[in-house]
Amino acid sequence: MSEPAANLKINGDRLWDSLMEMAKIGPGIAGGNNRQTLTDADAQGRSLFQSWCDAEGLSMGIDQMGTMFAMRAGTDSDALPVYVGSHLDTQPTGGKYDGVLGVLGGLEIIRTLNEMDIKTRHPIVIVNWTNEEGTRFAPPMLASGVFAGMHSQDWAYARKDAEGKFFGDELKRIGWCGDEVVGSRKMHAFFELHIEQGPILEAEGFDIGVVTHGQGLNWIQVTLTGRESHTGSTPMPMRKNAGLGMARITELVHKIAMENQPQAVGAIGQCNVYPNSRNIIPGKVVFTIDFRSPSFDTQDRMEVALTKGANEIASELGLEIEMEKVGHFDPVTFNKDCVHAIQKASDRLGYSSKEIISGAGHDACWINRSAPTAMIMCPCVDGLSHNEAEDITKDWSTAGANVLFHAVIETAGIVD
Ligand code: HGY
Ligand code: MN
Ligand code: MN
Repeated sequence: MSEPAANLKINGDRLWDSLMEMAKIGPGIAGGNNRQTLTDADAQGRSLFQSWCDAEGLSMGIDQMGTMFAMRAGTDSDALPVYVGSHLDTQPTGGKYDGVLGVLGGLEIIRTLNEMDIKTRHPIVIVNWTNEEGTRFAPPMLASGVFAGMHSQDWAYARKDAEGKFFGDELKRIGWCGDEVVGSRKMHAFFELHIEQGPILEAEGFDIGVVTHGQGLNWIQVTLTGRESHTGSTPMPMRKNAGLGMARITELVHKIAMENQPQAVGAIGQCNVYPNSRNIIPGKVVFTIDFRSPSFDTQDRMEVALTKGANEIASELGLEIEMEKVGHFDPVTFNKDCVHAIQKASDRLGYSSKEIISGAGHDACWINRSAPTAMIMCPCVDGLSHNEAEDITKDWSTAGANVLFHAVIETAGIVD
């Protein structure tokens, strides 16, 4: 299969302009985005993406989880498509590039192919996966998880947000529930471009991250139940303080992660205290622990230590404890041929690159179970992400999209 010429490049300015255009939808309060899944802002972002796909003559398919598939035909209609994409939904205080770079990077590939009238043997499909972030509706990568057969669609539809709204109802409400059966599509390969969301590439001066593996994740939701009582008149020995239990388990989570360095991270990002009154001892707290590691053994070891330690804390403080796993995926090893295509593309284009393990989870982590998959990363400023100050440079986005371009069209086969 002929290799793309090194001077074959995408239009970095056009990609940047589209990133800035999409960033206007669901603006945050500090320069980033709040375009959470299945909100009206998400619907607006989808419509803008749809209009751009229409302008390129792509045929759009939408499945029953709302995932969008925009296809550019290949010369061989029997050849399985090469898929490329990520997600347009954001965190509540998210950045402009997390996920969006991967979807619009895919669009830029199509715009460049159309502009240059280059044909590929395999069709190329851009994907916008629904609910990658998993903030409003846990777990993360929900639609790609259903696509890969990890969750049932009914289970996904029954996920509830903090206001008690159901995923399925919200998907129908915004009008983006398609009729395609989820997972019915077969892929020749899947490539995802994403910002690193960590400090390594920028700190070490690399343009490109060639992602060989992804960390595994465990989200454990803990409910501690004590007894609401007066913060002033209740003697200390009589208290059943659920808030104190959460504080000690927070410390335990950090201790377990530090005891498993360098292959572990752990934190609590979401917590709700009830009744959350200044002068009532918390009778109940609900919080989610996020443990991650590239090693199966470390993941298991951390979970065992957490279960033991959390139960000891609850017993000592006279609290009831419930622990429920609300998110999980195993550590991932990406497809060697796809990783090699990315490495070759980066070398051909003259970029500096480093093999890297993804710290964050991505739709590619699930799709890797059903099709040859790999990821490309670009640096981000100070490694910051899941923060409205998330930032990248135009050069980084252009380099990442160029590598994506070469990996995708070499895999799809350029037709001379
Ligand atoms: O949580 C994650 O790793 C992803 O950003 N949703
Ligand atoms: Mn992401
Ligand atoms: Mn994210």
